[in-house]
Amino acid sequence: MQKIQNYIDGKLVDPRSGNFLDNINPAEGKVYSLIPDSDAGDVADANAAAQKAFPEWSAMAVEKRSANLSKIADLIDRDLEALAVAESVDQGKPVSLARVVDIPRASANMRFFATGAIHFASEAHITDQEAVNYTTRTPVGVVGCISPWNLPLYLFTWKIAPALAAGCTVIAKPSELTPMTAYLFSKLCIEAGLPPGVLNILHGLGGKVGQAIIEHPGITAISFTGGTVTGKKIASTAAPMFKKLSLELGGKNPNIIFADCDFEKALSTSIQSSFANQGEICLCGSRIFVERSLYQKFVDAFVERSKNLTIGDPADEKTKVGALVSQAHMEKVLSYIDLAQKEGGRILTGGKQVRVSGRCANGFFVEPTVIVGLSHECRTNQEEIFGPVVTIMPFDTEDEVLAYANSTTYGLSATIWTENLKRAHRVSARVKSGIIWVNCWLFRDLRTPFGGMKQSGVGREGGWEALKFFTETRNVCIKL
Ligand code: TXE
Repeated sequence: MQKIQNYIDGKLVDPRSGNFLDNINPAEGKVYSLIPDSDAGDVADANAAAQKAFPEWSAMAVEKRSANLSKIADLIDRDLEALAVAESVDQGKPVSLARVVDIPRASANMRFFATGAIHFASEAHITDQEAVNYTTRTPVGVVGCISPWNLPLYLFTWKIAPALAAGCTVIAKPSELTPMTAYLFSKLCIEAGLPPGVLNILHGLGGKVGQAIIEHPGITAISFTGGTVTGKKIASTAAPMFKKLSLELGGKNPNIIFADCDFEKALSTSIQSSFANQGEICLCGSRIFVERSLYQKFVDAFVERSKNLTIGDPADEKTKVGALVSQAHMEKVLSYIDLAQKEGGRILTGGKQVRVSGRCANGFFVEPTVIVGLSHECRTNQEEIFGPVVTIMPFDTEDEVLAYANSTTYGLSATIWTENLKRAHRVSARVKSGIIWVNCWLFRDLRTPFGGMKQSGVGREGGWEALKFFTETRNVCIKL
């Protein structure tokens, strides 16, 4: 059985304890590889390597740092197919999705920040002709990057690329549920000649090796993406140590559809924003609000399209909905479907685990599920489900739908469908979300600030925001 290893000081190594955990293929429901059960001892080794590498990496000419990262991007492109297959096997997502979204985006992340760092500049201010102020931004030091299981290599590189480009050295931990592509990535770093210790990748449990990364006094900044409950735990450990923190947490995003929308575009994009990646994307629009005059037409068409999505073997090119990441997560999603019915919801399609035939007979598949008849206030409409489950609700006025949209503790993203430009501006300004899409969804420009309000997170990623996060700002004032 394949054994994944940690990547410390430029080498692939077993965890100090010698202990390994099972890694499960979620489409088959069986163990297919082993991952290191790392602990604080491994964090100490990674920290020693990262501290040793920091002076040279942070002082390296930015063009040279950039070339290192671009080389890794090229190797990701070269291995696109193998990485897409590995991601699909490890996570359960359709390979056809990993091939066009996850892996191309991973190399785009590396290249974007490799070139971005070259253009990163800082400000100068002349003060009343009497003084000149100039601001410098220097890498903060050794940083910790902790990423989740829904978009494994995509979100892993979204964090480490700006950290490395800014001149930090990194200790990164992918999710224990989806370690494989980060392991393959560490091999690419070795092949690319990344200097030892610049990036260290530790595998294992969040509460053990993840927590040890957060607690380590040598690690000065933490960038985390994951659930809001875990985010709170991380903040409660890191804040009293005055570590810099970037938290990208959960969402319960509204998808607001006005009667004057382009119906076909709103419909087909809403199918994607509901069920892409089995609904396991923090940006999925899990609460759909439709203006009453369009409501029934939209519901009927949406249910029809949902029924036609092919669920099954992620390796099959025709599959649109693959397996959920784990049995525990599948059970969580099914428990919310149960709750929705107890809260008075009616299931128009889906609602059950799917038994796929053949090699995927024991996989964690759930039907795309559409629920109506719920109030915006019930738990089903307030808590993050993170699966292929959406609710649809009617509304009459803008004020009413804004009250519904803003009623949760989350504020990550929102989608608005209207052909009325004034309305688009008006509603965008009043939705309490950090990311708003009008007449589109997940249309990304990596230069834009990415992150949420309220309990969806703290800080922003993307573009200059990310490079600023991984640097410390210093202002120098010189009297003329
Ligand atoms: O993720 P966790 P879980 C949401 C989604 C999901 C819920 C819980 O609703 O059902 O979160 O998912 C590491 N110190 N999202 O529990 O725990 C962990 O090892 C340091 C939304 O599977 O948040 C993994 O690497 N690290 C989300 C990472 O945190 C710790 C994507 C994320 O795991 C740790 C995923 C600790 N104490 C789930 N505990 C999004 N925003 O996209 C865990 N980890």
